[in-house]
Amino acid sequence: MEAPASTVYLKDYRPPSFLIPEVVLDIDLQSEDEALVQATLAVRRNPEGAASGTLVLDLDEVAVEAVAIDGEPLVPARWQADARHLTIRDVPESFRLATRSRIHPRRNTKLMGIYTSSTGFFSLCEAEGFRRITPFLDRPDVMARYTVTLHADEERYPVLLANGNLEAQGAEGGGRHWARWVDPFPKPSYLFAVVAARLDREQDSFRTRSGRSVLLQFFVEPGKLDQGRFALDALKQAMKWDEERYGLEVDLDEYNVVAVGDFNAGAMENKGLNIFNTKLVLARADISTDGDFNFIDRTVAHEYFHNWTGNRVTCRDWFQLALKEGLTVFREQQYAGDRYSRAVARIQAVRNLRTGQFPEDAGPMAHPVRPAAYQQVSNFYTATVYQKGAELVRMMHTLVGPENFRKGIALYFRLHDGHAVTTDALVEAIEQASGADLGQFRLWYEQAGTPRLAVRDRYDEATHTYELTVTQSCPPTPGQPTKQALHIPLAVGLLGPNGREFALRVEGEKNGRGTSTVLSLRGETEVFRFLDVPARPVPSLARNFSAPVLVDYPYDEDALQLLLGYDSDPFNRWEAGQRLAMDLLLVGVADFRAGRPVQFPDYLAQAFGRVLADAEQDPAFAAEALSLPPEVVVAEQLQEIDPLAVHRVRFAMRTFLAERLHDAFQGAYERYETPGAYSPDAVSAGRRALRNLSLAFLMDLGAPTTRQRAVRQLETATNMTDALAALSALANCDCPERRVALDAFYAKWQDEPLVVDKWLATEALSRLPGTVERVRDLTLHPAFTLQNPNKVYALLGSFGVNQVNFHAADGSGYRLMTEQALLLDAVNPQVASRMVRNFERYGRFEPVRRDLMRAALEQIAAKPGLSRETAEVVGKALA
Ligand code: 0A1
Ligand code: ZN
Repeated sequence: MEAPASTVYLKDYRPPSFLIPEVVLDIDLQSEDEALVQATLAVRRNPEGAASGTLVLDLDEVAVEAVAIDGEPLVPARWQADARHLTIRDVPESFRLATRSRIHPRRNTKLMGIYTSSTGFFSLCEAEGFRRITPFLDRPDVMARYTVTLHADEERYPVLLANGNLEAQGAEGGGRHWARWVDPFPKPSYLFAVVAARLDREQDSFRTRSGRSVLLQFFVEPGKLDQGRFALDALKQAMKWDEERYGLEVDLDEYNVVAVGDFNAGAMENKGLNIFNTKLVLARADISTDGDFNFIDRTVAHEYFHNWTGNRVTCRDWFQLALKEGLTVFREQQYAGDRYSRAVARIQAVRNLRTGQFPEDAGPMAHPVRPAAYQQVSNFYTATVYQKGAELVRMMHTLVGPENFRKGIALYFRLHDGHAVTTDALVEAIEQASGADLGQFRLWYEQAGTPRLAVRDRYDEATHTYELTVTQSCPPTPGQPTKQALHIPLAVGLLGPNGREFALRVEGEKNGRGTSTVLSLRGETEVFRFLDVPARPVPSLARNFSAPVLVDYPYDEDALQLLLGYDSDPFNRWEAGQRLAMDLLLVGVADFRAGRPVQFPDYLAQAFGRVLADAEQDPAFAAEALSLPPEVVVAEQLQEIDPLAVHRVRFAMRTFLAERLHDAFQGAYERYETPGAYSPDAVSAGRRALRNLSLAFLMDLGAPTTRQRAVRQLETATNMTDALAALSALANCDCPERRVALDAFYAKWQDEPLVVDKWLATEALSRLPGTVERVRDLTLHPAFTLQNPNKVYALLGSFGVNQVNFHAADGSGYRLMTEQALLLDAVNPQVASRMVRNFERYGRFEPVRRDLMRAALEQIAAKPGLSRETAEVVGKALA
């Protein structure tokens, strides 16, 4: 049994007592089972830390064999290693500490530290994995220059990589070789990386705007070089973008990217040696969807952007994770907006926030963007830190404007380059550069929960004055029963009766502001008065989703149709469609639960019909506008979640629209066929999205001719986007074609692990009865293993978001997840705790499911030897 988890508090932060400016590592990969790690650390007391004569290094599953100071071996009485620490007594002010230890890469199923995958040895150190390689002060405010020598069998592991530049390499006895890498940049240990593997290499170069040439190398599994090109080109795009947008140049001579099939995260920004999950780097039209191409492009950019926002300026401690992640996700979103459709990129980001972050913020794991406490930092790589963290940066961008924001970022680097800092450093730099007062804004980093804005209005015919009264509130979250008012940017416009927008003049302000303005909400209730408004307007609120809040305003259907048709802000056009559908879905759910018939009005079909009729202007936007609010987003609105009711009603709305707009969907399906060769660009992808969305609507009607269309699309598709869309449609259709299609798909792609993942996910996401049994069978399928995170995410992760079958009323879905999560917990606790999070919101469900989910959590909690990672989640859920 692991020691009971203890809580780490932000308020307890103290600078380290010692610093380690230099690390020399010698890693001898003797076999898959064992590596010998010899570390020589330059250690000195930190004048800013508490004086101490005892050095306590972190360690985890490392067997320390010997310790020496300044070349003198220490007698065992001077040092002591337990499960978590190496403690050395009576150390001098400044010394060289040498340790010799052993690690066991193949046994490392947690995939943190150095572990094995099919092609060799790989590493992941964020957040606390370096201590699984060698004893160290494994915290991000300890920054060192690293020199790393790797030794391994030459034939089996021809590629030897570490951070920085290759300094020397050579052969040694017994068919082995070595390589020495020197990283000129001081870095925290979480950015350390090594690779020793058999990999193919694609090479290119990038010329920076100051004229330096940077060597770019991508390393992928043998035979997969053709799948690496897209990501390599994306890297060059991202490098160029960061120069143009932020004036930031790549600072390295060599930038290496390695793909590995076994990886806990999506990708990792290790200095000069990014390591990527194969899923987020390998791309080819026949095996990757448009979504994959887009995600790969953004992730390559994200990891590259970290080179400045994360690596050059890093986090003081893990409470500051959003310093690097919020800013980097925001930069990634800007990049995506520039490269794809800005509106569609924003819509997708907000949909992600609503499906992933809003529920988290309303549950037992709710935490501020800068948490104040954690047990396991790995549990805090969350939608809140990443997505809401990016929204906070975006709000500052909105409040100070793009020019000032850029100046703020420049100042941030001028002040903090090479340092480990807190989220305040970023806010302060933006504040200083812009002159804005972000004092109250800082609360966003400290307060959890999704704020709600209640907006009410009044129009005075006589004076032509329009008044908006905005009241903010924020529900209690764990440890935060009451909240203070936040500084919220609320972007608004006013539409006249014919859809034309009024010029805005806000009372108390000298100048007019065009047709869109950002109101600054600071008090609990604020009144904004607009002057010279010729007629009662329809307000367009929180344009471009100017703040991560819920906006409550009593729109009627005429107002929503006006916004959907005419709002100059495309995000709010989309939002109006979502509201229109949401209001009707909520009425439908109430009717369904009361046993009344579920019906939808004509105006819904007319509104969606107009979107479809206008689709040619921007098919990608139309596809987003025609997508109904996801089931989890609807569920979030309910007092008590009944996932089956939500599913049934949403499905009824889909079939209603499919019937009423049958010919239009059919027309779209035919019109938007991919012409010619496949290209993942935004326009082509948008056309495919609309076509496949049309297919999905039509398939819900279940006509045999449509089924045949889907089968034909699956069989003749020249790209994975179209193939997978057809397969998913068939997987949700109770028809004879279904099983044939799924089996044939697996047979065709069984040797492509990333496509097998898509197949597993498609099976697990099916809404049909029998899915629980099918998923259970698939856990025993040769293609599935709990050892590989991608397989777990594909099968169990997808099943966990299946609103019908995971939440089966007989509890069978919960039982399956519980069994698998417990097995997984002994293999890979980080991934297991993510699966267990599927249960955390049990308190929001109707009584039957609530009790079943709670029982599942109790069963998991009672398991002897439960990992700290999972224990934190169940502990908080049951608290
Ligand atoms: N820092 C990486 C992703 C990452 C997340 C969690 C990890 O382990 C708990 C490791 C890496 C990124 O943001 O790209
Ligand atoms: Zn990141």
